[in-house]
Amino acid sequence: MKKILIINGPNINMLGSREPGIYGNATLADIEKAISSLAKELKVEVEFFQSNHEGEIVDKIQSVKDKVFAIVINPAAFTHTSVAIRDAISAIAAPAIEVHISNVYSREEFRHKSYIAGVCIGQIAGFGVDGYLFALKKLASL
Ligand code: CA2
Repeated sequence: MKKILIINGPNINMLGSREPGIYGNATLADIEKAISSLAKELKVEVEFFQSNHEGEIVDKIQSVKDKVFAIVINPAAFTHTSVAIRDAISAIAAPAIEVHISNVYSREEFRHKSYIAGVCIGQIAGFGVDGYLFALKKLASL
């Protein structure tokens, strides 16, 4: 069975508690539940990983080299800063899709730059939890 790793970056574990106008009401647990339910339908295996630490995300990506079929990643704030996460994705063969809950392009200028998107097969922003589901569906179909 194809295994797809879902990575969420810093503060995504706090979703649902503040800024519902930007991120909606869903918590990380709600997002993972929706992903698990779709994964079952698509007959793919999913693994979840969330970290507030850049190096831990790099370590995780390195550790799944040749072990996962694909990656869905919401790098959160590291999207706009992390050459290290970009290089880690670059170094593995598995295709990745970058997901953002909010439309980063309608927000502050510093959120318009992604260090990650260029090493992904695509980017989805602005569609809330549905973005993760679309990314999973796309990767499962490859
Ligand atoms: O829209 C997204 O998914 C983001 O990746 C979310 C990040 C943000 O830094 C990116 O620019 C876009 C922030 C994640 C969570 O932030 C929270 C803020 C307040 C309360 C709870 C979570």
